[in-house]
Amino acid sequence: MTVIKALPYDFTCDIKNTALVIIDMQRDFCAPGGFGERLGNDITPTRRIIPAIAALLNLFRKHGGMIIHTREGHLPDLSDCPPSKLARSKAKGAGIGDVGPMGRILVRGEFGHDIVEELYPIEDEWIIDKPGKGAFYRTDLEAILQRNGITSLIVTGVTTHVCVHTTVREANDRGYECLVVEDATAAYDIADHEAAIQMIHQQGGIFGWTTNCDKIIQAIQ
Ligand code: TIU
Repeated sequence: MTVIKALPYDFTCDIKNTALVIIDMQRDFCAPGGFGERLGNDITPTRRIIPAIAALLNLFRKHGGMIIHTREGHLPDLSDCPPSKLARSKAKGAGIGDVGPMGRILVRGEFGHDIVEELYPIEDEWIIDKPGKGAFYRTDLEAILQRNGITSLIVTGVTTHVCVHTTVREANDRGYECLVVEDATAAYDIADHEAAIQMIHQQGGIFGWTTNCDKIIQAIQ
């Protein structure tokens, strides 16, 4: 068993039953001209975590742990995008489906929808395309985890208070033990990130545990 120093107390897992989950590290959230920036955000925080996620990715690749990448996005005809989500996405300017410098925003198959080069999936890694904020909603994620005997998730990616949080809440309700990596997750606004991290580990770990990258590397190596 691997014991990782964490809040509110040590996180214990067996790497064989643990998946590294990398949420939505797509150009649309992490590159200039993408959805995140179009919403009026500074993308510096979402780019800054790329090296920390890359370190965890390499660790899992080396030790043979399961790796899951997710991407938020929609079919080209936007039939899987609720009208309300579509309307709100456009409230700040360019929205879902509109043409931007990296193709149509948050549309599957477009350059901006895909994962940043530094973290690009390789063979045998899972890619979950999801229409919502949570990675369980309208995806095969739960079936994939069950089939592979996964009981614990180490969660990274963006944004901490939106897609990371929704996924962790969905996972927690399904009985998965979630460890959220503070320096491998980010929100555009640091206050949102800090609040979201505290919400995970408060009340005795109401949604799970939090830690940082170095503690995971120390425990697994
Ligand atoms: N806008 C924002 O903070 N996030 C999203 O729209 N999606 C994800 O968090 N991936």
